[in-house]
Amino acid sequence: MRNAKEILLRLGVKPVNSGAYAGEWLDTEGPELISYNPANGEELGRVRTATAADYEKAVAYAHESFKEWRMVPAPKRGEIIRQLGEELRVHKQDLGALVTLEMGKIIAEGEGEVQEMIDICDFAVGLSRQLYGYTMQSERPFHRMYEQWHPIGVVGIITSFNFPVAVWAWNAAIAAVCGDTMMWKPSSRTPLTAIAVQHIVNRVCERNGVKGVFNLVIGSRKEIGEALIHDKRIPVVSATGSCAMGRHVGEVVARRLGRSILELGGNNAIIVMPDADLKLALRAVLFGAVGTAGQRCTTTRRLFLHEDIFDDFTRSLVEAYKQVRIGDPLDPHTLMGPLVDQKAVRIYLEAMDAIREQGGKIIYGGEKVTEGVPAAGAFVLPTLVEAKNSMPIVQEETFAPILYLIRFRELDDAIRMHNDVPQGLSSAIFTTNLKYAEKFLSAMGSDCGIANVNIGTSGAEIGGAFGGEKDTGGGREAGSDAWKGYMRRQTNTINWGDDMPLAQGIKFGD
Ligand code: UN1
Repeated sequence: MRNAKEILLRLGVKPVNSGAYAGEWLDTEGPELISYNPANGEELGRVRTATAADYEKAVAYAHESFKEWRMVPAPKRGEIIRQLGEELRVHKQDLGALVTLEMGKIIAEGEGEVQEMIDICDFAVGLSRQLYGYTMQSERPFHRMYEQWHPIGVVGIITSFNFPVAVWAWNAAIAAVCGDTMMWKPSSRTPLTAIAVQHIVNRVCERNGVKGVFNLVIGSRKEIGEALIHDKRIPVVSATGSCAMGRHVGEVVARRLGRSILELGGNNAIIVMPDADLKLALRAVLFGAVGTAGQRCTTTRRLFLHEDIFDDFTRSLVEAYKQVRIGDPLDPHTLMGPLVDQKAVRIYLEAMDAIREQGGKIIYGGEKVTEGVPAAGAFVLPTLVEAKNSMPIVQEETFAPILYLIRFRELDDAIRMHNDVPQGLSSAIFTTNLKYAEKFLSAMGSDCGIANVNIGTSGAEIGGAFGGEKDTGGGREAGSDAWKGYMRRQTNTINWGDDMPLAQGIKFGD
């Protein structure tokens, strides 16, 4: 059941795989990419990456396929996504386990990610019978005015290793019902997961005689990523990753006046007021800071503790951190798996040096885990640091389980520090005081795209629009009206009268 080879086999992933799909698996000849299990360093499989020529073939195909797909009625497109949701239900355990094998998140979270795919499919099916436009009141007699939403074209989807399947699904399910075709460039650290997803979606498409909607190109950022973001045939690029990556994508896409949907780094914080239900707060902080080994963009990275509870809460947190079981992410008792690779471990250790240099105090953790885990595994201790918000390292997003504890006295000060970072993704306050909660959610409160009360910063539902402000990039994906980012809006005015009145009452030549 949990044997890597069997899981891969069941998902159609071979020892060596083609890295590009566009109606068929292309005969790719790019450099071989090896996927390793971060929990033990073992090789999981290989992928022959796509070359520039493969990319060209795939994008031309996606572009051509759009002409047909855009004319399929949206509810019929929704039916494909309904079936995709069903297929994902069948493969939830295997695909979840593959996510775990390839990027190291614990199995509950691997399966949770597949559930997130299923949820967005369900959402998109309903959406396929909506995609509403407004009807407006015309100022002219015998005129009707309304707007409608049309498919926009080929959507480029660039995903990160940390949510290798859910974030694709947020984009793909919505783009598909919107009538777009797509080009997916997954992270080079999770190529097998992408191939498995492509096999699942292919089965649904084949059953329905649908071709060319979902295309895949696995390759380097330099070759494939650059080609994709520069490509005028791709009107929308949705990219998830670091702020540095997103700044580059945003610039390149803007230069050709394309549209980008950017979901970049976060530096998410929880404020805990003295009146809070502290048991709830503790659980939320633990999941937010330790979950996914601190590798969510919604991970809790800063914790503002009121001075009255600082010492007690910190003590409870240290106790809770000591109980965190670190190890094999496929073991259901494990709470924290490895980081994604040894490079991530290096970045974590460098952050520890920076913390010490900048005057931070490491209260718990700060080291690589070597005992009781495979030597080649990328395991680290979750870490608690007493810090100041202004420290350069605190201002940065380090993709690792490091939580900075910051003391405050007045809520206004906490909110000011909370907002005083470059990023603006997710945020939370724990309080039972209505006034504090409402202040935090108000225009003078959190400046993030997501702001919660008595809920942590991570683990958002798909029904809301997901994304954030400032260096987080401003994009919105998943629920609410995020679908509008994947369509073009057209305003239509129809004159059904016998005269030709002009707007603004202009008289012209009569
Ligand atoms: C991400 O880390 O890129 O809100 C996405 C959450 C998840 C999605 C995270 N539903 O934590």
